Amino acid sequence: MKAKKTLAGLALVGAIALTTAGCAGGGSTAGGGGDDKVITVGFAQTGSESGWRSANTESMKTAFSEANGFNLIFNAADNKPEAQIAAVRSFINQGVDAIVLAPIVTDGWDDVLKEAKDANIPVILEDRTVSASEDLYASWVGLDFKKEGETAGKWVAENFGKTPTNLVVLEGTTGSSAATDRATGFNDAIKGTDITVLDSQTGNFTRAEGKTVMEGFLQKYGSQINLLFAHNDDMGLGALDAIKAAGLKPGTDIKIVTIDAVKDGMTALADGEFNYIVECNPLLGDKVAEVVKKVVAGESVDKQYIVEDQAFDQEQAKAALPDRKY
Ligand code: GZL
Repeated sequence: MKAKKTLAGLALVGAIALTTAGCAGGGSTAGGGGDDKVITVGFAQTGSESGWRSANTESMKTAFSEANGFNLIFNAADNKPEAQIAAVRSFINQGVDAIVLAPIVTDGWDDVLKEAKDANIPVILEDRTVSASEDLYASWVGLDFKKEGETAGKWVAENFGKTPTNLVVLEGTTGSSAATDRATGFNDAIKGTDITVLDSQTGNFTRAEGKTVMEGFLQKYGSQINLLFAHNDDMGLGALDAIKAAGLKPGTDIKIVTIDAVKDGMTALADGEFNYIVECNPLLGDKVAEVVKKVVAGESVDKQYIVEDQAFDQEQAKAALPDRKY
């Protein structure tokens, strides 16, 4: 934990190397200076809204273990942006060596990230990103959400774009970079096709809200709906219940395309209830821990690390399921 740091960070083009003189005396034995010191990390997680989030949290807790040289202080903000900002502020007040943040939403981070910078505490983003200036965080370990949306949209355009097709969309959390960028990529990919978007609403990445919103779509549009694009598996899984309750066959009467590729989603795909899934890899812990160690040790890191994704149809899901890690 920090008692006091004596050197400001030095910003280098394309990367940030925080040069530290280690921690001034006082405080606990923990500190971010040398290799043998325990690194105290405050991790501000979004919450536990989906199967993806559970896998991501497990990956992070495994990577930031005591055996790996960390003292992890974990906070899950129940998908409430104001609670997550308060958690980051609390980490600053505790004088942690580094903060890892999985930001629920993109905006509203400038002030608290400035406070972290003024306290010489590096912030590393994981998963989603923020609109705040890049000099307010050391690095982002994430995914290419726009490409995920584009991959889903291309599959839809290729398979359904040449005949009149009515689509409904279950959007992720409003204002999150995952939802915003997936929508952008998907919409770009279906431009110029014969696909009509009947409706698009947020289900907040959760099964429960995905089911509720899909029930509303079915009441309003009924069998006009040919296709569902859900920004994550969990909302698609919630929609399955609504579709079956309406007497329709998911994967046949209503085709379903989702993003994540968690085990329950891949099982629905292999069983023919989903039609296509674009993966979004939640296993970011090892990379984030590697970046945190470098930043705390004053080594240069890249501004961003993007983890590659793949995509699956029903046959590919059957083949991949036995080996899936999450
Ligand atoms: C994507 C992540 C999203 C997942 C959802 O990286 O932020 O949040 O797609 C999760 O399942 O809730």
